[in-house]
Amino acid sequence: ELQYPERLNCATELLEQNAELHGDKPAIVTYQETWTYAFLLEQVNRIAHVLKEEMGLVPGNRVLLRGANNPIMAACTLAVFKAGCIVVPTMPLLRAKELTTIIDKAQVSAALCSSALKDEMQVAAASCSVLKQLVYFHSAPEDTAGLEAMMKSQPAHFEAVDTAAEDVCLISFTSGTTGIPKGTMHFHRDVLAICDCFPCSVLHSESSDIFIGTPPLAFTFGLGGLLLFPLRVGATTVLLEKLNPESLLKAISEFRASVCFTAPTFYRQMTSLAGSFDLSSLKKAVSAGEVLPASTRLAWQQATGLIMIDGIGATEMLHIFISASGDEARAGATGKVVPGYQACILDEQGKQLPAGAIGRLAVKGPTGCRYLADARQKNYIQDGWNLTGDAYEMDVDGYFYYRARTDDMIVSAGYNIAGPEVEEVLLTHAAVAECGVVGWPDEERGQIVKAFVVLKPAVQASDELVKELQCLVKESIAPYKYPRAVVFQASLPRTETGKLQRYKLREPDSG
Ligand code: 3SK
Repeated sequence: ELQYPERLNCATELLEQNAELHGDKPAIVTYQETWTYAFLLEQVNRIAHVLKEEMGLVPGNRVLLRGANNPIMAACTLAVFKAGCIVVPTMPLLRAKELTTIIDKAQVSAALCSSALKDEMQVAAASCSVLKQLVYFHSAPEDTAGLEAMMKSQPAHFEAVDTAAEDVCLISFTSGTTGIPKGTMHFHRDVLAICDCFPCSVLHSESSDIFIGTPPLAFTFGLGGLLLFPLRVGATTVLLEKLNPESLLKAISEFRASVCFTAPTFYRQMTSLAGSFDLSSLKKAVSAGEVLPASTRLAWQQATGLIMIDGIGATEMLHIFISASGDEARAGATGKVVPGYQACILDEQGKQLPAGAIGRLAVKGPTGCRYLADARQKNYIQDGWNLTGDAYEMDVDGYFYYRARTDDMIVSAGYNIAGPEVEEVLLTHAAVAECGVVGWPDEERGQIVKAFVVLKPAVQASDELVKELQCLVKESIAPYKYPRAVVFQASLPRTETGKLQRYKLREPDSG
């Protein structure tokens, strides 16, 4: 079991020793800048002083952060921790209306925001009386009220606020697949616990690693994978903005990255381009945030020779709790429970099910769900287990196999059909780029299986193609699972973190 002292500030743990032992080592790199550990610590300290002295914040104040993945965003995150305040990260693409909901719900009193995202921030700030302080970074050099200008006059040393290990340091919002945001609260010790579980026992990260990837620091998948995990082992992280599959491959090759964090859709798109890049530095490819189709895992392995590290995490749990790497990985399985956590399969009554039965995934460990003032807390935690909302099956060896979101099960004429299983088959068709499968109301069968399909460029939709896709499903899995309705669309609704929003596909006017 992980043991931490009662008083603990996670920023101190992640920074001070690294700066002392190897201050000259690059902590964060971009195409334009290299921040060594010593420089990072200094910037964090200056920002912490700005928070305290210039903005008048006190421990426990909530600070909204808003910006792309870059060194100053990373430093702001660590500075808020160090000043004993609470980070409230927000996705860069959020609109004023969504920001307003978060500011009001989390009682945010200050914000550090990129000047590139000023417009929506200003609109939100104007309608939120709780938000008293708004400071921009990356603003014009002559802006004396900008964060960088304020930092200049602050000392390079800051004594971290003496926080308790169980003080909240992060409120991360999740809209999940339902659309109504929930704030998940995490402690200083949770930040260290996620670094001491998955990265130690599955990823085996080392100080020589160079991390890279796409998830925003505002998403706990990115915060862990691209900032906390590298710092915990004194490694280097590459923080880049506006990546696409091709530019990520190029960056892996140019920065000689060894660990990549991204979502299955990205890996899928990278496979066909991988041959044109030198990926010899890459040792570990972590996939999470969405179900990893077997075809994507295979295509990636064929293209790169690397066995993907699949994982499931949740914003409520902070990071990944089921995963497997190398020889431990099994086709079709997400993996085994990450050491430090426990997992099992429960039935509707909360009784543990034996191996081979499909039921609700339940997990407990050093991190867990603490919603901020939300009645949905009682649905997520039952008898001490966190219920993630995923339907899984566990085999006799303790491997967990994803079956569906519990609300993604389609019941058609008495048959239980997992939408993702049908999606997996459709994705094997050469014409299909993306797809989402949901249950659609039907008088005769209760529900029918309906597929929303995005075709690859230059492929034409046609009735023949619909028949081909239906036949493919009938030939590949139980015939009753075939999509009785197939709709072609230009794109699918996804959250900013890439999760397919099946609930939007279920809306009557979706197609
Ligand atoms: O969605 C996931 O699987 C995930 C993974 C890691 C951290 C956070 C999340 C939500």
